[in-house]
Amino acid sequence: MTRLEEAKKQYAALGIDVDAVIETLKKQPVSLHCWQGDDVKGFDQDGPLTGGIQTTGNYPGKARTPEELMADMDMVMSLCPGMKKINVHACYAIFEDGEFADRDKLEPKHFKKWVDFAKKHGMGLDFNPTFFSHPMANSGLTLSSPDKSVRDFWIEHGKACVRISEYFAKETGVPCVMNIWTGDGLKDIPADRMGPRVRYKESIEAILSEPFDKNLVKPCVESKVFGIGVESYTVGSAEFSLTFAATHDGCLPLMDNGHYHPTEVVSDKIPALLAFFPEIALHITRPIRWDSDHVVLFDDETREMAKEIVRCDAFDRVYMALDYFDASINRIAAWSVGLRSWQKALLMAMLTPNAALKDLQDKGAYTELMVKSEEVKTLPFGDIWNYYCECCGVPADGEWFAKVQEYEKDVLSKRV
Ligand code: RNT
Ligand code: ZN
Repeated sequence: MTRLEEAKKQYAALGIDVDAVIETLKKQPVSLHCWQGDDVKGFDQDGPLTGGIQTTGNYPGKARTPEELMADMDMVMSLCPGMKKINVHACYAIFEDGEFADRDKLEPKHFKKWVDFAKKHGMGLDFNPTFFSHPMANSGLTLSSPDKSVRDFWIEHGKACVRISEYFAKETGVPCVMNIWTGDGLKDIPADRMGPRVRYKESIEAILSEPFDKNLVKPCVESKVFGIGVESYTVGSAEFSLTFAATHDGCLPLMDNGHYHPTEVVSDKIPALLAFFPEIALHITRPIRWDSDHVVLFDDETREMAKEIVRCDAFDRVYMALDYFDASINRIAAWSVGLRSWQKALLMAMLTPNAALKDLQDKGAYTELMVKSEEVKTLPFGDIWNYYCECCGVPADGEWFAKVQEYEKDVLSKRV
């Protein structure tokens, strides 16, 4: 018997059909964030990254043009199993022939090349208005600004993004998740916490007053605890965003697991929200002490989040997207380690006898539950992971990194 056959037999003994699991997992889209490839720079401006987020490191070879960014994403997708979507930020508009449109004037045509790219891969696109890295965001407040002209500019941007999201969905035939995140907040103790929140609420409502088909566009609001330079107060806090989504039909809550206090875990919040919301969205990242956006690894909390999605039988209710940016290492490897880790976490969750474990919990058989849960950890998962990669036509562990090194030598190192 080969190792694979032996592994399949061990899972079958637990009532798990490995091939059926792989067939299901292959079809679940995971959104790959375009912004890992160029340190969240985009193509529509030349200033610094603002909004309270930060990339650190200066590893050579970052993508400088849409062509380079798409070539890098092609490379990543060829190295990672599973169905992909691409997550595009508005600052990644592609202007042709010297044309330029400011954020409030963006049109679907400025994203046609992304649609072509998605169609080439038979995949969907997600979208994000970019409320940062722009002169109109320099005060640190955008949709919640006390200055009406600033708010209006960003509301127009948001509405333009709703139209672009619908265009994406219509062109690709896949619903587009449109995530609203701003870094709006204050560095020091506020004199008014409610004013900005009321303005923020009204501005998001104004954006969502743009007509759109709720089956095609899935608007989300992403909460946050604090950002760099805005440590004292975040307008779009957890309570604000969750309540906004709960009270606005068609609006989803988006949880980024870097956006909570260090002892809070998003894995526990997933089933809590699924008890109320028909659909939710996730940004999957790895926070170290703060929202540091390190590369996602196959670690305990990543696995726990994947387990919740699988155990709640919620693949059709949870939109999964990666969100991190490490500029200190090879960016193709950063993207690939993160996507492969999330795929590993999902696969392992599906290779767990969840129904039997739930049953033990319900029976109060906690000793046996502990014993069985521990034993799952040492099942021959690696053999099935490599088989999954093979089924998807991508390299196994131990094989893919050599391709990244080759690409670095042939392509990335020439970008000087
Ligand atoms: C920032 C948020 C947000 C961004 C992207 C680039 O803290 O996580 O989702 O990372 O929009
Ligand atoms: Zn995020």
